[in-house]
Amino acid sequence: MLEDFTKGTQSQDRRKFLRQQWLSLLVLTACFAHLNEARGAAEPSSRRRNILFLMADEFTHNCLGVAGHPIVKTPNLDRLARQGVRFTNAYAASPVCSPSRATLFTGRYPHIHGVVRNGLAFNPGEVALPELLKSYGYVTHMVGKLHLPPDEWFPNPLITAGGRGKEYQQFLKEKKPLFTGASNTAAVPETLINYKSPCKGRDRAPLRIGTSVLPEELYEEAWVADRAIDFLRTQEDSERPWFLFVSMLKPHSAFVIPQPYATMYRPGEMPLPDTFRPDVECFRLSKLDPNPRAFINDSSVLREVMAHYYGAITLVDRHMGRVLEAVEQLGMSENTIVVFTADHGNMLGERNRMFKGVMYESSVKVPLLLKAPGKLEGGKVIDAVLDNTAVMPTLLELAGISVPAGLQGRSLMAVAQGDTSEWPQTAFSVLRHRMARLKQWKLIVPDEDDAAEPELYDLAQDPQEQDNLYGRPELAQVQRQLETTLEKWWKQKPPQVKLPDGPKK
Ligand SMILES: [Ca+2]
Repeated sequence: MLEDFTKGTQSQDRRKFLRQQWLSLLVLTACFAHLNEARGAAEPSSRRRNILFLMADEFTHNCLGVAGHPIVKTPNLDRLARQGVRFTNAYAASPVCSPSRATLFTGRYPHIHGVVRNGLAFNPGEVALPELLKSYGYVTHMVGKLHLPPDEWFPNPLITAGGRGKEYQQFLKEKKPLFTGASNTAAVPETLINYKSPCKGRDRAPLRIGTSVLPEELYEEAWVADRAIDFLRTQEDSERPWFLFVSMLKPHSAFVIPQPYATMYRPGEMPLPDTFRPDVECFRLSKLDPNPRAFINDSSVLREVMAHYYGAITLVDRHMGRVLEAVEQLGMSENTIVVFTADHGNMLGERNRMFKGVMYESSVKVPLLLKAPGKLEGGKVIDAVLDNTAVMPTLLELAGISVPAGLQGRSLMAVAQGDTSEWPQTAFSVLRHRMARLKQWKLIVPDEDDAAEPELYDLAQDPQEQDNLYGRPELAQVQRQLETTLEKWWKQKPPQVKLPDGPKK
């Protein structure tokens, strides 16, 4: 055609033709640019963000290097905190495993979802986070400790806890055919300490502290991270978003951990808690909390426990770090929301008490880190008072999924971005006792069957909860306000949560 033109037309026609060609080219270029733009913009909405849920068990809220802990080293979680947002006043809706986990997965409190103690099932009709995400096209997977029936939320869950779980057992059998002990408690004999509480009561297993007979690469936390990384690799080219729940048992007891973690921290250098008294023979056992195993008054055993507990935290940090690194190496970081939390903490000798189950800070407060590129980032530290009913709605909002009616928690997005004007500054927890936190105040109300007195603390003045202010005339108004807040919360009757009709994109 160009040839025809040069031969048979005048120069004016030629210029006109060239101009037309040029314009066509411009239009075409603009069209292509627009198409590319549209494609780029469509990608994030057509493929929702992945969710990596990292969970530790019995991980005390302040045991992070980035939180200023004087001893424990957590370089990987510190990095996550610096990349995302760290919450310093997050509470578990119950200070034991199953009820707290059930709240993380429903956004509802234990007396509503029904898992009020370990080992109980949900009330009929409760909707859990993995189910909801599945209806929005997510591939869901879990590795580690669930402690929350039913397992069928995840298609092929790899459940472990304290060495249980058939896949992990099979792995151990193949790698270490002569090993016959329990992977969570088998210690090198000369390192083993068995501590039996001097308190009388039900005879419970002693505390076990020592160096594991297993090397790190065969220990449960390493296996959990390995299987999580296997799953991530299967998702590299997937069109669908994924939800991966990586749930490690440590730093939960037993305190038998592999090297180098078992001797990483020196027992002699562990500072005993201010509220620990070696001269106390036994604490007053509450009628509904007769757990003599939780009592400790031996300073040297407590120092051993602390050194091994911190070692277990660094072990968890190391293997969670490996999972985070895999997400990065697979190029998924920019499209992945990460949350790290725990189901509750550990008293670790405060008030001569181990473990959890009480409403004091080290038991009921949890670490909470959230990272979502472009939304929650930059290492912000947020001190708003909240509980873990807030985790599920926050993840849903970050994933672009509308939060269904019936969730009792609210999304943390506004608070994490610095707007606390609408935030109520409350947290609630329930086990045998009920707890309400409102701003700096904490009220603990015992169960009706318990003879214990209510407790009221001003955490701004008394962070170790030593001075019970309940009944002080000058604080009558504050006390009334907390009691009303607690009562109102306890009477909430949220509607049943419904799954969306039909699959959503
Ligand atoms: Ca737990």
